Amino acid sequence: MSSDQDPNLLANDDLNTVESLPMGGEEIDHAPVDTPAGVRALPDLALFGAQPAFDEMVHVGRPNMPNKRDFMERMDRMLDSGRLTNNGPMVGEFEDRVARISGVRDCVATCNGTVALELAIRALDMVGEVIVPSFTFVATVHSLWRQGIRPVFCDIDPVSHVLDVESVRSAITDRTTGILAVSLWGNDGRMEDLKCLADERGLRLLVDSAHSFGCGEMRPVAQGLCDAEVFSFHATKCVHAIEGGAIITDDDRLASKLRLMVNFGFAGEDLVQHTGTNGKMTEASAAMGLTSLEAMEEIFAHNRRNYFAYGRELAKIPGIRLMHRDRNEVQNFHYIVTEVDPDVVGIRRDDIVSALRLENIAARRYFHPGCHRMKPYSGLFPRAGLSLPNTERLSDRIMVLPNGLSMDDESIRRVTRRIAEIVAAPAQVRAGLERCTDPRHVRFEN
Ligand code: T4K
Repeated sequence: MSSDQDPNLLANDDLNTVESLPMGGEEIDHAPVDTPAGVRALPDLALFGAQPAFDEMVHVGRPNMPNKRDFMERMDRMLDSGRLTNNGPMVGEFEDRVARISGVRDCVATCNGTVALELAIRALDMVGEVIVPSFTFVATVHSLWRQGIRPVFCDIDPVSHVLDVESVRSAITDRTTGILAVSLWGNDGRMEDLKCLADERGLRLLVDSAHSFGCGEMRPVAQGLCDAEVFSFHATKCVHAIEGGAIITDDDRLASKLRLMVNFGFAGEDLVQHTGTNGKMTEASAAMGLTSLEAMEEIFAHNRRNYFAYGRELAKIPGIRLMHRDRNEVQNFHYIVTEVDPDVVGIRRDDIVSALRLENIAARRYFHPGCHRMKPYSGLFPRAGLSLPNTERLSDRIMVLPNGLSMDDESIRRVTRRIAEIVAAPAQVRAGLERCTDPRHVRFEN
């Protein structure tokens, strides 16, 4: 069945033709490995005693290290100036650059993405019920619940993995005050339709763009398609500030309010105007953020090359599909998102992830099992899953692979070769995992 017929299969067919330079790697034979005597040989995997693919664990979120000299120069300047935090000059410079890159007027930097979400939700006066995908990092949903707002989980589109507009439409009640969309993996989806729906029903529209810094020609805020967006600059993100976040908006009044709220609500010495918090970014984080921004183009280009390298190798493995990216797409290519079809590969995603861990490859089950199946939401909304078929299906199938500056063609070949070994001998791998006593073996319990 082609990806045209089944939207649940992610189309990567064109990766065979796009930039399809031969990699010089060996072809993978998917037939079970038989010795001349007819005795099946064990796959070449650490599970069966082979040398692990890597000496040290490779990660999805290994931080992209900045130019050390430039970072240290900034740290020197910070120490010499005596200004460590509270809206210092480097934070101001960081905000200006993020706003310019995103094509918007205002950016308010924060200590992390989660606090940025909490601030934006409060500043937009969201209360009661807010519509949100379950298929996201749990911080998205916590940021509502921690403020006494009921998250109403909606399903996602099976191809882009972002909110399904029809699912949102059917979930709106007279208690709904907003939509918290998530630009997952840098995908914005049908933002125009979501914006129309929000306007029609008088709802606020906030986008959790934690994954999406640098994605798209213009961010949704710049296109007038939402009230605000939130970025994460956590160490595991492609551009990072060790810990950091930001809210971008073209609404000057909202930006002014956020500027007060990020600093306890102070409008002047001893004058408080809003319920605020301490959400400020430090100068040390901004020093890292600025240095990381200077490497942004190099990081994106590297990730892009890696994405196509993964595409060429994964195209040889039936049943493992790489999320499609158009070659002209403006993307940070940070997350290498694959979908495992257990009916084709004969083994569950979780077993593949377990076997890879023994190879020192930390593939991730992002975002398993979906927030609606996590505490406290699973107890509060036990029937939520009934309306989330795509979420539940994808959360059992998605496997995210390591990327970033620490990965290259050769390491990608090592990762994909081990995946190919696993799916070439599913029964042996399953049996091997059952018997495995290696202390590094991860048995997933959910
Ligand atoms: N909304 C969405 C959609 C998000 O994805 C996130 C965060 C947020 C909101 C909230 O933004 P922040 O408040 O975090 O700014 C990681 C990150 O902690 C989190 O920022 C990110 N999303 C999420 C997708 O991934 P974990 O728990 O999966 O990461 P962790 O600690 O296992 O790190 C991954 C691996 O990277 C580690 O096992 C080892 C390696 N690593 C990590 C760090 C931090 C290093 O080698 N060095 C390091 O310093 O959550």
